Amino acid sequence: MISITSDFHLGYGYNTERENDCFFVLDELLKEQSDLILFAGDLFDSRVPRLEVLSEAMHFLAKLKTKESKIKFIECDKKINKRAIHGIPFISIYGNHDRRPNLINPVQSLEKAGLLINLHCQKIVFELNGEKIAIHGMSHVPEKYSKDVLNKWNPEPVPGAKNILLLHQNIEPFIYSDGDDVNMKISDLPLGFDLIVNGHIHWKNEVKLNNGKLILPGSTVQTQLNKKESEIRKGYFILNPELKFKEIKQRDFYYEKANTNDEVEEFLKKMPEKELNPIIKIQIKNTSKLDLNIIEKKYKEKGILVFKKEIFNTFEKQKTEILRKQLSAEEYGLKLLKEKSKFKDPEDLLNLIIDEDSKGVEDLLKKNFKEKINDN
Ligand SMILES: [Mn+2]
Repeated sequence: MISITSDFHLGYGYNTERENDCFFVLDELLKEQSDLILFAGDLFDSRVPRLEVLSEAMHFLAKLKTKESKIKFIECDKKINKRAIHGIPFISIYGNHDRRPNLINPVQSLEKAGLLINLHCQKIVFELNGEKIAIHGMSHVPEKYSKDVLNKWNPEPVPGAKNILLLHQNIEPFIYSDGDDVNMKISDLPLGFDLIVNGHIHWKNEVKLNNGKLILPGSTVQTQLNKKESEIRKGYFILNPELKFKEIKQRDFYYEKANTNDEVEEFLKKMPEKELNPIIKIQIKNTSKLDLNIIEKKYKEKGILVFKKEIFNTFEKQKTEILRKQLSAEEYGLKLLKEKSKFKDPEDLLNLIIDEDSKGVEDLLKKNFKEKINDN
């Protein structure tokens, strides 16, 4: 049996009431009788996860090594650490949240330790119950390159095998959030795969293709807190040999519109008591006279209250501008650095800032400052 999952976002909600939510899926997967686990990217919520989070991931992956599996390794395009195929192999690609261009990312470091195998324009072939299973994977690339990288790689299905392709991109009509960059359409997907598994999109979906199926397992923890996430339950797929979606332990998530105290109270009073506090998101109008502090205090027993005001402040305006230009936050940061700092290597500076390497930032600033003085 093969478990197919994605977007754990380990570390999401660290230091909040929800900090353990992202780990629920790990417990469930350890109880499952999987022979193989396929993972479609975004193992971590941040590219440099905290050690508290990294150690949970390592604990989970190490546990998989102690389990029984009927899977047999046949071959891989690249040299692999044999430790990674002990027990239940965990085959992954990295996602946009894990990716660190030109630097080792957390998924790659786990691969170095032999805890998983990460594919990037590569395939690995196994045998399970007398059937060949070929897993092809392309880790996340910036959306503007997605189609070119996929076409250049040109993955070819292995004859006579069950072929599964792992991706982590926007694929029209599946786009992570409105205004995101997108360069690939369903019709651009290569042919001949039994299953194409795409991570990145946080709500579960399935689409029939000509001969196979496109599946989106979705994230295993609510991170976007939009209407869609409130309507679709979290879980993962199992292939045994037919495809089934299995729900995991999760908080209930309600999304409502309300504008008066009465409306909010009416809604919250109906809320059933749950062992796990539900997430309750209430969208209110800009003009609403609701006192959010009072409501939060009065109803804090009901769940985790999140309010969304339909308001346009400077931050929202900037955000809309970024989306309109289809820049990622990083690309926008880089653009600002280029425009405002006249810095020689803004990319290096941005990477150091993202990695919270203050010594590196200091050294680079000093170096640039010196060069500027010498130029004058
Ligand atoms: Mn994700």
